Amino acid sequence: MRGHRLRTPPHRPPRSLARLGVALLLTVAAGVGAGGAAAPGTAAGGARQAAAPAALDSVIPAPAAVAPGGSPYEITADTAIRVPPGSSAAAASARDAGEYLAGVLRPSTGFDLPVGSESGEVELRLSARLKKAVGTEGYELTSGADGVLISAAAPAGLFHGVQTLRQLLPPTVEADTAQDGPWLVAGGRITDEPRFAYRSAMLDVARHFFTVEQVKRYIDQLALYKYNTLHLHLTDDQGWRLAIDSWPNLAEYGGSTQVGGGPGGYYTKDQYRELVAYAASRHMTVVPEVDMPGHTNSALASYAELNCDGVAPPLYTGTSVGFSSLCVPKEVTYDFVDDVVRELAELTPGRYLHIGGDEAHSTPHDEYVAFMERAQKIVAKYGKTVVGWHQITANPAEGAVAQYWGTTGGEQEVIDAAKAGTPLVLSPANRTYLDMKYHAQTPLGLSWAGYVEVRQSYDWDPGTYMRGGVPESAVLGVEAPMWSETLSTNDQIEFMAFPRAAGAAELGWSPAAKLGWDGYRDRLVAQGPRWEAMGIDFYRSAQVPWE
Ligand code: IFG
Repeated sequence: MRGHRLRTPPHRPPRSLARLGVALLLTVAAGVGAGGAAAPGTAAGGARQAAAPAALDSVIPAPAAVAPGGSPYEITADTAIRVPPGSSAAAASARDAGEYLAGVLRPSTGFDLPVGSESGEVELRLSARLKKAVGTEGYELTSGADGVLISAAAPAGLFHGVQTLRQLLPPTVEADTAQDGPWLVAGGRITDEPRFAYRSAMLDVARHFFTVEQVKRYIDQLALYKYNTLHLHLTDDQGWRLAIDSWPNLAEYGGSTQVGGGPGGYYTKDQYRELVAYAASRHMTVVPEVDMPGHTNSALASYAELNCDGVAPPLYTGTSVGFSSLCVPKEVTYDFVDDVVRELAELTPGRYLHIGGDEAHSTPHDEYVAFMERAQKIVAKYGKTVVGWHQITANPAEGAVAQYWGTTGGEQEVIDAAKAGTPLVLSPANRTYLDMKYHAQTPLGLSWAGYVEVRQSYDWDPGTYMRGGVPESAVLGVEAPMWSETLSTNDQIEFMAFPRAAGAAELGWSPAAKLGWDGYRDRLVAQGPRWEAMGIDFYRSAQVPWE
């Protein structure tokens, strides 16, 4: 966690004056209309009305347990943030979480909010006793007239508690300019922990390349919803996005274009390390994916010897799939896989390394099985656990994780593997694929898995989704993939990701008993002004009664 940037306000596109004008009008209208009397600081002036603080159970993901009660706490100019003392890595990471919180609050409140270990009304406290109660990602938040205490067994839990605190404050807390208060946190106690361990969002940086800054912006947005995993789809037919020293042409040539023929790009190892570190500073682990044996045109174009016929195909800038395959019979293929996996493993502090395995339509099935067996052994050799798209269940290695991307939950091979011990990450395409159009008129995205409106994306339960008697214990978690055939800017990512990424986060975090469309839809309403304050251009679904 050390050395990561203080939370910089999410990069916001310059607000058009028109939008700013509308925002001001709405503020004044809301100010005057809200409770009859004028809200503080509005044009109509009037006494300082303490707006009612957000209810403790208005948060997304829904917390596991909420006990409202007592007086709210008001963050004021006199408030300080207290963090643990000590030189341990955990204490340092906890202090980073305190600085992160200050980074969110200072611009919008205009308060100094000093961070220190001597005293403070808003306290982040490490407490080993909580490990039994809420694990290492959970936390306890208590709020009352004298302050707010976030306790957790580990820094990740404190960081998740900070995300909850953010959402308990008015949406304007997300602004990067000073806003009117009051900054009230409802009184009571939240005891919270995640249902699933693997709560992931994927970004496809291969079809269209996204810079380090663009990925950081998405990481910051995902952090608000307690995601703990970022799956980067680094390679595909259209581009190879990570420098591999032993095969330099992969990035230099294979990364030189993208869908539509643009300049593409790639991460140097240092840039990739920067992304991994930034994700870690938001308590997200990067799971890198090198897709194989299909989706490999960028590698085949870069090295003729990787092709069975010894001829390198041209770079590809279209959006077809299934036409490419590594040459399974050639030994050089396994030198390639070994070199790539070794260099990637060295860059991967996390446990998992994703080797794809999807849509190998140009690889004979027996060769696919043989290839994936050898590739999985190579990943294990470098100390990593395999993740693969669910086609890997044809022959999953011991401990390999299968990522389900079907649409029915009924594929027998997957069901059998899950019941035989292969953990599943669920990303059903007609629920979690964030590149699916919301409806026929959605200008971006694809529709091969159908149209996925906000309710369609939210209204399922990962614990009971798979058929054939697959138990909840076989489900490692949930992932929301963002494929980028049609997307190349943060604005486009945000339009497709929000609101649906918030729902996927809830399905990964909240207890089954807390799920339900009606309650979720009402909680979603309050996210709208928050996303506006964050400069997120979200989809205003007609299914949600936005303010
Ligand atoms: N399927 C392909 C992706 C991407 C996607 C777009 C998987 C596992 C369709 N494979 O999803 O490469 O093209 O929605």
